[in-house]
Amino acid sequence: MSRAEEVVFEIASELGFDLCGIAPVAPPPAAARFEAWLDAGRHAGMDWLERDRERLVDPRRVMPEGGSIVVLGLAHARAAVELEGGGRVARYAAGRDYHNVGNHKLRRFARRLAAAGLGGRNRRIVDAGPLLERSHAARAGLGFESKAANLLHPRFGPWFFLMEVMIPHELEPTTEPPAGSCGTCRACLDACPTQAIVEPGVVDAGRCISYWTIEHQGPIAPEVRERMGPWAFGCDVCSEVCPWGARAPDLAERFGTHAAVASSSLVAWLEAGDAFTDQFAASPLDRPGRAGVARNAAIALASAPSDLGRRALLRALSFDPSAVVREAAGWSLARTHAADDGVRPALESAAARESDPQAKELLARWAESASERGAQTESTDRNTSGPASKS
Ligand code: B12
Ligand code: SF4
Ligand code: SF4
Repeated sequence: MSRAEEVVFEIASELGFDLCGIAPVAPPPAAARFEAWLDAGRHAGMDWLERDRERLVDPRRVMPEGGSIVVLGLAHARAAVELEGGGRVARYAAGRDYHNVGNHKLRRFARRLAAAGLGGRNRRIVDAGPLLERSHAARAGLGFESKAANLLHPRFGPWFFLMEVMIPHELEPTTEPPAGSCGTCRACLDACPTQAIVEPGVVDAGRCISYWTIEHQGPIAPEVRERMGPWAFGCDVCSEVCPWGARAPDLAERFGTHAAVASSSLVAWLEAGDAFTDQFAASPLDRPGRAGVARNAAIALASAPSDLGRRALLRALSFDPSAVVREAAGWSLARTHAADDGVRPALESAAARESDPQAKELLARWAESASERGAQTESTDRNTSGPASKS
């Protein structure tokens, strides 16, 4: 290792990064796997991945002058995050937005590199950028590939972010990955609520709760929402069951807990309205927008039923400006409060007056399913309450 690489690692450590490695500006080892994934339509509605295909499979299109990709890892393990009254949030999204934190750190990193003689045109990437981050990170030895597709590190498990600075200097690549592998484990494949890990290492985004609750804008597919459980933003199931993450150090302080998580609830998410932009500023939770967050909250309320939630869902069903939210509220009510007087007529009239054709069709389905569920509950009540009340 020459002095230039040593300088890179020293600066990374001084700036508080947990992991650092160097990869060449060259196609990532997983380029063919990525193309096969795209060709199979596993990216669902993330059209930007298809549009960026050429740059993703060959970073020389981004840095024609060549050079190196300095890959950095920032750990973020913390205890499970739950909103007051129920509703789970992916741990990565509970605090300050890592994109902002990462961009700020990368700017400082690039300035320090320049001061050390490694300047010139650079390109900084945090998640949203034309780089297949996990594959370059794997090549640079930051961790090992896994059946859940996450890059794993023996100390941090899957709980670390990736980010990169591409610099026009050819440094010696780091290659040795830390020792570890999935071995015979398949806990993530078995635990995934939607069977989204369709084969080891391959996630079908069209089945993944993380995709539907973060990236997708319209209604969540009924077969996915039925299995979402309490997840209101992202999903950590495949990370939580991974034995490699079990002993990761708790770093909750590093990103803090955003007010939209610390002092909020599913009902507050559903009813944020015009306050959304202020309440969710500087949090990754704002990605799906006001309607996406309200939609997620409405669906998650089905796994944390309460009278407060029921009233909020009835208000959303009638008054939310987004058809996607009105429809999600209808689904949630039909699923959990079908036996309540008032819910079925509210669903029927919501379906009758709905102007959005897709929401109208779905609401009619939920009104019908509420009638069936309500009738079932009533007959169960009759069958169980009669003899029991006599004895
Ligand atoms: C699109 C995307 C998604 C999509 C698709 C995910 C997927 N698995 O493809 C959705 C929205 C579903 C998603 C979800 C999540 N994501 Co995401 N996502 C991305 C993004 C933008 C691109 C990923 C991509 O190109 N996927 C296509 C596939 C083919 O590429 P890949 O997964 O990177 O490929 C690796 C694996 O598939 C594996 N692999 C492929 N075939 C095989 C075969 C075998 C046998 C094995 C062992 C491995 C293996 O090796 C490849 C290279 O290392 C990256 C950022 C970036 N610019 O790269 C973040 C990124 C991958 N996401 C990240 C995170 C944190 C998540 C979530 C944990 C968030 C959450 N809690 O809800 C989940 C995890 C879901 C999962 N199990 O992958 C982190 C991962 C950090 C890490 N330590 O791995 C990244 C790197 C963002 C970041 N900068 O930190 N994500
Ligand atoms: S994030 Fe959740 S839904 Fe997606 S692959 Fe992992 S366990 Fe499955
Ligand atoms: S849960 Fe098991 S199979 Fe899945 S990524 Fe972790 S070690 Fe690999």
